[in-house]
Amino acid sequence: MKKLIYLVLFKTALLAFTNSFALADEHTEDFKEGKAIDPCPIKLKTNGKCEGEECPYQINLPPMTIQLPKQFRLIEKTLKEVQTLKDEVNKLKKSCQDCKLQADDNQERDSTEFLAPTREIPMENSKIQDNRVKELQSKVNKLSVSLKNAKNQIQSLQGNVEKRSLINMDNVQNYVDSKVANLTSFLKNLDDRCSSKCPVIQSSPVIQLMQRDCADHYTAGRRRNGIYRVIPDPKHSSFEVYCDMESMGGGWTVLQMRQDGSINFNRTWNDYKNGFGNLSREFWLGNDKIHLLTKSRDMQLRIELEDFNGIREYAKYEQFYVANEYLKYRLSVSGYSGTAGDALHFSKHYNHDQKFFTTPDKDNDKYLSGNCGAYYSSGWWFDKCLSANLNGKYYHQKYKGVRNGIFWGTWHDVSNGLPDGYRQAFKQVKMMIRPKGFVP
Ligand SMILES: [Ca+2]
Repeated sequence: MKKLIYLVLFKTALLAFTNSFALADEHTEDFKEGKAIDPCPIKLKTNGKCEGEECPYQINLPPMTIQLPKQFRLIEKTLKEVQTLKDEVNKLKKSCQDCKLQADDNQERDSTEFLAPTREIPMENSKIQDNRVKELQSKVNKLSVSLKNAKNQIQSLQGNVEKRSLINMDNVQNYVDSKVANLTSFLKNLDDRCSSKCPVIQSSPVIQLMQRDCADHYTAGRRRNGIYRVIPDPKHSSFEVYCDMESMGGGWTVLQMRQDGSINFNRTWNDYKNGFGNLSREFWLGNDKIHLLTKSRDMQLRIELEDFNGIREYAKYEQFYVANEYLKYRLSVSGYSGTAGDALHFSKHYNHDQKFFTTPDKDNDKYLSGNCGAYYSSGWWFDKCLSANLNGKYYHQKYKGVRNGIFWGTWHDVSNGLPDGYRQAFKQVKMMIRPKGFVP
């Protein structure tokens, strides 16, 4: 179509062009011959100065009318048609775009319908659905209102409960206080009456329901040596101990016992912490237990020693306390009396008081170049290193070499040494504690 239009246009233009040239040719010929139509409408004259052969000229042409061929009417028509066609095309284009948009729209709607099939529900159904939705909405609204109410009620109840519990606690406290006051006055009355009329009852000591140590068991009437269960601190579990109920009035909780060398005392920190051995023969009660026992009451310590010559001595300390593991079971011991000598406070340089516990695997001693526990094969409150060590190796007789046996630095002839460089050995050692001021 387009090609055809252009072709027609081109042909018409070409025709017009050739005609106009033909006309011009005719005029030029007339001019050349000089005879043509008179007067000559075309005038040629010089204009301005000449420079050699070159002169400026001016030509005057008469007004010109060009006859266009009939075909030009066709061009006009064709152009109009083209314009009409153009408009048509534009319209079609636009409608096409609309179509496309519509199609897209439909596609979109289709996909939504896929997601929400309820759209295709017939009118009646959709009405029912609407009603149900409304119903549900109103229900939800009601529920949220009652939830809010419930929340408020809970809050006010909480407030009441708090007030009441406070009131109740006050009541309970008052009740307990008044009961305690009554009991106190009752006891006081009894005491007053007893002090004059019943001296036997007055002298009978209070019996503990929970035995903290062997002294409590003794007080409860148990007078035989043996293993008893104690609970020095209610916050910790109970454990068994060996009670000496006969020596020096009894009530002794035994911490350590050596008598036959059946138990190896070259042990780790953990072993010394938890205790080891056999309670009825040789053992270390355990640093945690010793701590609890010495923490629950002020304790005195009694150490009994016997060598293979049958010599028996003792050392007694009025204060004895072992700190907890965090403080490395630091020893506090003082107030010596006895016959064995105060080997725990031997000198300024050998003093076991306020020393930490050391084991072969944990060096807390004062000896910078090594571990006293490893060197002397035991756990003990080493200084740098020792003037006493009751956990040393059990030798069945005097021995030579490193002094790693049971040792008490103030024992007979120890400082002088035995003949031929022998070292003292001990047959029996015992460490035991009892509350300060305990009356058998
Ligand atoms: Ca050391």
